[in-house]
Amino acid sequence: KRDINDMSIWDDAKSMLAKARADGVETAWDRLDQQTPHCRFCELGTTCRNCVMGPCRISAKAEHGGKLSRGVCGADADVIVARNFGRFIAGGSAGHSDHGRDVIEALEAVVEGRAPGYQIRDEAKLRRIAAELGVATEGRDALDVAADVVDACYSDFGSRRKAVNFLSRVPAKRRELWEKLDITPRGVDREIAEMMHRTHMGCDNDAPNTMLHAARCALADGWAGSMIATELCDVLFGTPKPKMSTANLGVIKKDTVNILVHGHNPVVSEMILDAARDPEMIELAKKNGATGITVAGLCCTGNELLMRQGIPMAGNHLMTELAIVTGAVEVVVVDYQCIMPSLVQVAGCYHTRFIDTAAKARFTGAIHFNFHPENAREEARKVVRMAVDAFVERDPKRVEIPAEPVSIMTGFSNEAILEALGGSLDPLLDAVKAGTVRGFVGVVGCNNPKIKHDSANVGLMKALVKKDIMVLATGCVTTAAGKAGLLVPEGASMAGPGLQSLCGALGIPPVLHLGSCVDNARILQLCALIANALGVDISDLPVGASSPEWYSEKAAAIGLYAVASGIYTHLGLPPNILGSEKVTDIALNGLEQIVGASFVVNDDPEKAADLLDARIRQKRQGLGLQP
Ligand code: SF4
Ligand code: WCC
Ligand code: FE2
Repeated sequence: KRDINDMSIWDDAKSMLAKARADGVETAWDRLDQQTPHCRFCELGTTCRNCVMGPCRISAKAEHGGKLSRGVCGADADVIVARNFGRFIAGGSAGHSDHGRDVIEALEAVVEGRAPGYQIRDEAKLRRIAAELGVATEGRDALDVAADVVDACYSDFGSRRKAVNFLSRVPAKRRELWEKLDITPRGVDREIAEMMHRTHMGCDNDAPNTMLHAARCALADGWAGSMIATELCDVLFGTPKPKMSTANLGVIKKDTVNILVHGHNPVVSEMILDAARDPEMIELAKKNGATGITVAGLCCTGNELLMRQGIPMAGNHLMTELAIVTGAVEVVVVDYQCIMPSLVQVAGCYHTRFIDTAAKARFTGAIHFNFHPENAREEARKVVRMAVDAFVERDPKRVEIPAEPVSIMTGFSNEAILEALGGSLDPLLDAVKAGTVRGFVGVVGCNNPKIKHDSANVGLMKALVKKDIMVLATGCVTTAAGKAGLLVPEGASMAGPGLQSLCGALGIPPVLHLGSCVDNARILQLCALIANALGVDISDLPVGASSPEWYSEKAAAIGLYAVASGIYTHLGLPPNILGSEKVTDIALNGLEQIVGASFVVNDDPEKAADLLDARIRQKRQGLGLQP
């Protein structure tokens, strides 16, 4: 068995990995060992299962007699790798965007008066978005405005538009470039469906052409699907404002009923939180011997509740199994995405109820509640009730809570950032021009058991802030930043002198939490705002992106929309494309010529920080600034 010290950098994780072994619980690391070595063809991206003349695999290597250079249909490695990558991106874009669609449906249900638990909590933002979408607001009732906003957002999913609505936010130079390349995102579902079509046998058999459509598909995610999810959730649940909270497994309390929300869409978790705050439920919890009810987050729905409601964060992706191993979790309630099906088995080792809520994400062995906007409030009460009832079954002898929670600061929506700056970007732009802050890097994404848990996430963030590069964090990186002490103003002591002074002046941490994975749309928008303020393209800015420990299709889609938007993007490990030199070269070099940014892959966080730093230097010089 692996040495636990090599599996995670965190004490809370290591304690629970030891307990998991003692309790006979299998984890992702155990299964990774069983799966290693992985299929080499699949790793290189050179397997194709797109038709039943195959499956085919490509290898021109001597060990296969140099004979496997084409599939039955004649597709070579370049075509197969590009097709696989295209479908990978389509999967990720579909995830974020279908989440966005569910949020539109929730707002529509509010408009139609059939969503009793929901309301428009940020009417000012609704009106701002409406104005951007060309919806009339003057003298109109909020619900009328919302009805038209719902229509405009739905239209971004179809085939009737030449460009998605929020293209209006993109700097003019970038829009022209996309137009020239014919990769302007038209409709979310259209780009995804077209990717499926192109990758059917006998269609798009030119790797660079397939890669371009992958970029278009990802752009539809970033500038429509994800952006709609973010913006409409702010309308429904409030635009995040800076606030304090806590993180790590210590947020799970020995003496309270503990409910973990996991997944992505706050349309479910917000209702759970509401029900858990109901005095009647808290009374019931007390009757059962608890002191109250704790709702804590995992993965992105945790980020959503953290940003808006300040609820604590129990852990990121690789902590999801380990959180249950504390033995102190009554209920894990999930919606969709990034939820390991193994959680059903882990929960089964304890008194934990595993509850799924989405018709499109059922887990064999789970307790199912069919949430929709009409019944969410009632169903959430049942879920909380179930947690309260389960508390009496908790076995105190099997409970171990391995840490004291650490403080974190959250809530940095673009609106909040602007407000902190006194209403204008100018102070920030001045700081960049003066070199106090040399640039920005969005560090985002997941955990992957192939990499020591959070070592690269934390290593990269620490190295960047030391170079006076401010970090914008989203997704599972957030919890890593929090546990490392980078999400509090005091964390500025880890930063270089410039960033330290700016953080001190504004009372902010060196790493700002901007939200969940769909909230990477906030980072896109911020880049666009800065580029527009300077009258340049996004690719001219001293910015970068990184996903040091990514694992998911969604993370790849985020990476690709960042690159296609002009943002140089580091990945800690490569996608399964290395079986095609052509595709690999496009990703690492060719895209730079085409869209003004490319990917870079490096598994050493210090070296990655140097690469991002070099990029920022180059872009600062391009703007006539001191490097
Ligand atoms: Fe093989 Fe071509 Fe069919 Fe793919 S599409 S499985 S390469 S025959
Ligand atoms: Ni977003 Fe990555 Fe977490 Fe899932 S929740 S694991 S895509 S960062
Ligand atoms: Fe395989």
